[in-house]
Amino acid sequence: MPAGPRSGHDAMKVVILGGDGYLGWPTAMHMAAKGHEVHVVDNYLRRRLAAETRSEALIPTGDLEERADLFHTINGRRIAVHLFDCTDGERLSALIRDLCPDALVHYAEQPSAPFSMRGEAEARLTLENNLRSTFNVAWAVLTHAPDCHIVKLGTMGEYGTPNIDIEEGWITIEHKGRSDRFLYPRAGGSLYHTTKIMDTDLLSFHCRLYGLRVTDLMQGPVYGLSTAEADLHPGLVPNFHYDDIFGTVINRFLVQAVIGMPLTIYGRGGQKRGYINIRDTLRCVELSILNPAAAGELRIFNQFTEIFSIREIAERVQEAGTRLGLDVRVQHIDNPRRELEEHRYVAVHDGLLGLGLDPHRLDADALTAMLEMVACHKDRIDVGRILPRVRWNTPSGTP
Ligand code: USQ
Repeated sequence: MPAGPRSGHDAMKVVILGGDGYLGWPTAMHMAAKGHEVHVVDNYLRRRLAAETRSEALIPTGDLEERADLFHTINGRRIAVHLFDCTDGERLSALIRDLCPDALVHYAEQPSAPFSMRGEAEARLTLENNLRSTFNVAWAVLTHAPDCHIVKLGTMGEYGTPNIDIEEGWITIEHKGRSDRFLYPRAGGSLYHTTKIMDTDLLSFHCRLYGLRVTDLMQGPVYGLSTAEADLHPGLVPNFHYDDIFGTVINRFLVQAVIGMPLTIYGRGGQKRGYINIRDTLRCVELSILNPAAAGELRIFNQFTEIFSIREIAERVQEAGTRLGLDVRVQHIDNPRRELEEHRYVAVHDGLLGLGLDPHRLDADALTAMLEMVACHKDRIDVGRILPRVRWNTPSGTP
């Protein structure tokens, strides 16, 4: 049975796993600002991995307790902080038992494709961390809060780049005169993406067998560092990465444009992906929470708003940079990844629009505003962490 749509005014209890992350912290502030009771969980894994790989964020941020205190001072709302590792099933179960939340947002994963391809230790960490945390989420909720709606961050990269249209999670296949509905075929391009496929399968199993209610958000690369709450104080900014390991392509191109480094198009640049502004990510998660999946349902939304090739993104950043008087050049460099550089990419993304998402566009104004924000932190940019340091072509991940 569906829990039924909630009005934006119904306060809910929401637990956010991975609350210190690029998306976790802004989501926590967004939901708290809307009047929901928000609890964040994190063990600072991403901060540790970023420090170990010299990939720290552009703008230093306080730890979760400092940021929650600052947010409380400015906004008046509290975000409760719980510091532990979600691969610890007992700790997670105890929290879910104590809180019995209405919704749980699961971001507690190693999110970097390049990190997962760096070598065996990094691949193992990614696999164990991501699958254990997802398994623990399923069981903590089943055992202690079976009606809780799990909103899980998946990735568009689960689908790979197939030569047919990408559906929204599910596909009906006709075979020898019969038909049935299946999860859309998946083909991860990195070990990280493969763990997300396995997550989806784990959740699908627990929905079918035990009636879990799950929304799996297949998100494309996210860009931006401005949200309604982050803009209130410099100390509330999201963790903005521009390095080759934790930085996503648009954020990287913005930094490159600001320091006069040619934009690093990997290979031919015909790689297409579905992109989304961080503000839209927050709205998508909120819309999912307000409109829960039914018991037993694995509901999948493709969470992106616009499709671009890398060449198109580079052209747009170049155009916006020129407006600001920057000399933005573009460079095609040897592709460190194994991926198609020219391919079809047609993907349905109707679900979240149907729930009321009103997308931000990646136009010259948006890019110019982001370039201006990055330029404020130009002095902190470390050029040495921008060029690719991980290669996909050998298991050791090194050139
Ligand atoms: N790329 C460049 N130049 C760069 C960096 C990247 O051409 O300097 C290209 C890559 O080769 C790739 C595309 O840009 O074709 C996207 O790369 P990315 O680093 O922005 O994103 P990716 O590694 O795929 O992963 C990111 C997030 C991940 C999320 C995924 C969504 O880190 O957590 O799941 O985007 S998706 O790409 O749709 O799988």
